[in-house]
Amino acid sequence: MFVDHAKIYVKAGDGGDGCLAFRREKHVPRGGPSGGDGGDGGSIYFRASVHLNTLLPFKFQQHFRSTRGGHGSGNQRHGKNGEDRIVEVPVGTQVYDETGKELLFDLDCEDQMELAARGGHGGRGNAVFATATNQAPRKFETGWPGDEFTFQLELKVLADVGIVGYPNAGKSTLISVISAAKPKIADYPFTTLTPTLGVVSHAEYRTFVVADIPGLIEGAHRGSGLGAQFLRHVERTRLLVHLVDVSDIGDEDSVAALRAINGELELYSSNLIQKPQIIVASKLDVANLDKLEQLRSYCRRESLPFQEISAVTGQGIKDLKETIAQHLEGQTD
Ligand SMILES: Nc1nc2c(ncn2[C@@H]2O[C@H](COP(=O)(O)OP(=O)(O)OP(=O)(O)O)[C@@H](O)[C@H]2O)c(=O)[nH]1
Ligand SMILES: [Mg+2]
Repeated sequence: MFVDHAKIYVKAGDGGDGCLAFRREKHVPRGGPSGGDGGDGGSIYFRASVHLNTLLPFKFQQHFRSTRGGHGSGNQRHGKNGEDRIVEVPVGTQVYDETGKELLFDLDCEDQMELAARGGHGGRGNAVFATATNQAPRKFETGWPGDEFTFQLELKVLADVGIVGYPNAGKSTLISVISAAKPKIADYPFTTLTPTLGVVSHAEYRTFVVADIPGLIEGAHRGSGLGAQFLRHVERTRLLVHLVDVSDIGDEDSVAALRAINGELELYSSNLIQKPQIIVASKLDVANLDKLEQLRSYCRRESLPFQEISAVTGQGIKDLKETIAQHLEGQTD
């Protein structure tokens, strides 16, 4: 599980001022008070949306304001109300106060709305203050300020897809080319020490979340290498992308490499090995053709979904993204 954080500031619209005015009509001496009320400021709401799955958009926008109410005017004209504003957050977002200590809302249902900041009431114009004894009141109100808050948002993100494979298989390179994530990449094993999350967009409004985890080796379930401690991050994914390095520097036997990692997954949890997997031959640009063919024919025999990519040249990347998206959509629809 990854936790995404964001801090935002919201300022609801102030109410418009009430108006001080008197009727001025020809031949009507001493016209009565006619100042209208100010409009209410727009409020700001949170709404839970299933179309978002991270708090990433709040890295680019942290300030949200709604419009203020218009001022009242003569002839008892009411000021225009400000417009409400809706801030969309992913379903599962928790909203805390500024200190991050007090939980204010738990937006866990689709389309759930919560009032984040109330717009200020409009002030009353002098027309409403006329009484039997005071027919020409000069009293009016200014608008009330709209609420203003800083919130901390927190979202526990579940990755949709987990990338698994040996150290150096190219997992971080893959996530770096399909998402905006910038994990460390290097030609030695165990470059990745903590999981990285990337959001992949594959159609105009569709995204999925991919987790890159440290490489696995035989005995990982017993703690060898970095161990299997990071596998819990992919335990709740819906799909695994299993990378096998088919270059000369990759494992001698690509099928044995695939099976060794699957053996570790199985020893870690039977749930993990039952997840759908796409087997991906990685580093196609420098592939050892024997290793590639070995893996390809094994997957064909076993009826395993198989793809070939080079994260360096980009070959096969678009297809892989599409296959992943189809898998995920096929599961949910
Ligand atoms: N030629 C070629 N090299 C690649 C490709 N993908 C990754 N590499 C190289 O392989 C090395 C390892 O890549 P990483 O993405 O760090 O591998 P990793 O699986 O994340 O490794 P760990 O984090 O150590 O488990 C780096 O030197 C990359 O530049 C590829 O498609 N073609
Ligand atoms: Mg890595």
